[in-house]
Amino acid sequence: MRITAGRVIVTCPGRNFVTLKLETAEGLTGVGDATLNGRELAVAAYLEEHVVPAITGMDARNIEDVWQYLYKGAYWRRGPVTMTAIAAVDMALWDLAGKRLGVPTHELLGGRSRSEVLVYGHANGETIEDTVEAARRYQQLGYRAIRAQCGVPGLAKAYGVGRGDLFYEPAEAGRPPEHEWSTERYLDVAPQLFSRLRDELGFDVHLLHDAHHRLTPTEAGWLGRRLEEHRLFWLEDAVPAENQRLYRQLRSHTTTPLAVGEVFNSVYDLHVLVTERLVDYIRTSVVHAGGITGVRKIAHLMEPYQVRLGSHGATDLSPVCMAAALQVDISINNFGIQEYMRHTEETEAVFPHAWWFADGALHPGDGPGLGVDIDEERAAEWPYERAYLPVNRLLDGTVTSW
Ligand code: KDG
Ligand code: MG
Repeated sequence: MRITAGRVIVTCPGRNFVTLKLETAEGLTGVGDATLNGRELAVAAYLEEHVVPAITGMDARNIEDVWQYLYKGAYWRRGPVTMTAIAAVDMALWDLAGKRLGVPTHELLGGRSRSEVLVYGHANGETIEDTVEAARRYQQLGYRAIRAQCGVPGLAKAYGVGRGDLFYEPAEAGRPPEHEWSTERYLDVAPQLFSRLRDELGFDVHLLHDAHHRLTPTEAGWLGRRLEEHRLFWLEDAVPAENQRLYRQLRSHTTTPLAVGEVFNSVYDLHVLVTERLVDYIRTSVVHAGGITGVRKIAHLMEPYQVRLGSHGATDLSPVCMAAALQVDISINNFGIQEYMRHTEETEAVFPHAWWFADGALHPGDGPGLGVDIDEERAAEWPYERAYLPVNRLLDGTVTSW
């Protein structure tokens, strides 16, 4: 099954998505997500200029070999652009493998380890009361796990609070928008939010929270301790994790479960966190960490340490990524939870898929391969539009993590 061609399709049905479509001599096609929010064309060019010409003619059945060829063969290793490009190829090859044999990809990954994939949705609001209301709406939609974020009094914008309940995740045209941040103000409001949520919703729902890399280990330890009585499913990205050892201090101060890793792209970004068991969940996504092959390497390292996968699934990851993530989630032993932010109707129309939602869980479907495709005619109706993630500043103007 030789790879005969590879095309990169960039479309913007409300936000930008990059998709790789590989073709084989037998006339089969496989798709992979290659979207890196705010830096989309860097991956598109990496694929078109460097990857597709190198893999054309290779045997599409040798997925591990192609992965190693692109990873080791580039000489320049890791990094989000490289690993997203490798991920796109890897997803497309796993899609082709399933289609060639007429089975869903998870049957080739060891089959099902569970009957459904537990997901969490995003409840957000300007105020605590708005967020409680949004969380109730998610419960009515069937969600059993809800991430809660709310505005911070005195700050014009807060992470996680955006347009609409279901489709939030910014990327804006023009120059990067600028947000402002105050940890002191945030630390006033975050414990109050979870106290209200537990009063209103009780303990029969999982609650999650994302601090989006903004705290120091000392601040995060303080917050984690205050949240212990509210028994969160996890506190995510409490501190930036380029320096994995920061988590040692945080871990020694709180028993609130910790999650990290949506910006990681390889096993080397997390091996200290995992082998010292400094976190409970790793959030690496299929699209940014080298595809199904890359994430399985990570999940298998984590398994003996009882660290579980809590896969990133924001709306800037396309339905192709979700289809691939579900194949991993359903098959590995150490699955924790899958993030699920709903895409817009326009996006759903461009990417028809077999996966479906019911009672707070996703199901990958039984279609061959990943069970997802791109409708190229519809995609062509939505041309690329440059867009950026926000840049964040402290109240005195200092650049800080967004
Ligand atoms: O592109 C950046 C988003 O994917 C990120 O901000 C989403 O933090 C995020 C989350 O937990 O979904
Ligand atoms: Mg996050």
